Amino acid sequence: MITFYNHLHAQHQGKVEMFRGALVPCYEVPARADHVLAELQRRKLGTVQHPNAFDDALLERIHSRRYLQFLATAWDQWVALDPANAGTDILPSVWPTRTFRTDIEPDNFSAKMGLYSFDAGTPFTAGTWVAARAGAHCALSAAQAMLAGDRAAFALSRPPGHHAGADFFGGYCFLNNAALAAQYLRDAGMERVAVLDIDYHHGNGTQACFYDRPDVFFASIHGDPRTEYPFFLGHADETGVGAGKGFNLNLPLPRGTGYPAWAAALDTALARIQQFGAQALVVSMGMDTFVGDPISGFTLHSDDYLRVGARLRACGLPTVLVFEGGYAVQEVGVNAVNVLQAFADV
Ligand code: SP5
Ligand code: ZN
Repeated sequence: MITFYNHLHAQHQGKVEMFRGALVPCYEVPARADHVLAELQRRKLGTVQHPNAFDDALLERIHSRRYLQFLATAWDQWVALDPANAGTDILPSVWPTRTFRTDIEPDNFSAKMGLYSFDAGTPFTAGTWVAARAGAHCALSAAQAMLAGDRAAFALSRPPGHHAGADFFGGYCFLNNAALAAQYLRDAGMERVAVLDIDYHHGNGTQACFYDRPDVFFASIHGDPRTEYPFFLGHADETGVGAGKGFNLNLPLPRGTGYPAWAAALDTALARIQQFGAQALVVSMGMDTFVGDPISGFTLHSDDYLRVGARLRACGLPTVLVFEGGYAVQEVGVNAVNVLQAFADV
């Protein structure tokens, strides 16, 4: 299996995130991707390439122009406020919740940060835009390789993407890599594309991108949002709207769920994807379902990921796999490559 590795990922290196009134060290660290790369190389699982170049206009297929322009200039705006800011990551602290307006972009920088985000756990750093943009190019490169005939391709990138929407960041995500890949496949002429999100956290950004569309089916297996991040989306009754009605499937599971119940949900999701008639599959491959994950609550074990890879393979679709979450840093390489190896082997 070919891997497109974001060689610029370490440019995004947040220091702290807000949690219960304190700034705590970031969970989403560069070592995560380093471990996956090292394990891929140790097992000699296909070639590893840098991403291809793409026109930035492709990002506008999913994201709004004013959001992209903000991301591209946010760091410069931050440092322009005070040169001393160069040593500090940016975190939002004020948001337009219900009854506020979001149609006017404020001039104030903190207000802009809040307009374009939904949590204070996602630091924006000097290299965030460069890293996120190259990451999007990894996902697009993987889609391109799949279109050119590869059965599967892997985008190994961070920051992750599935919490990012058309015009907001959060949950460690800035550009929605999986959504960009799915849209790229649509634009290349595939009529029905499915996105399967197996990250522990609901893929609220991806769901929002496609919620009113019948051409991209979104299925997600995740911790029940009543108790689990991102809390405000991901319930089972969210089935799509308008022309998209029936093309969104959420399978929330309680904290503590282990492999048997999780795999049953996976079978349900894959059956629906087949029923939909998907011509290609994009997997948001979060590895934070692992029992040892420090911020999540499912109990999958390393061997289970071999079974996950085999099941994904068995549905027979050309597949783009996109790395998302997974914060058990020491184990994330083995776990991710177990999925990939089983997919490649069977
Ligand atoms: C892509 C992805 O997996 N994003 C997840 C973002 C989760 N952010 C909230 C993390 C809350 C951390 N809670 C710490 C609990 C320590 N016991
Ligand atoms: Zn996650």
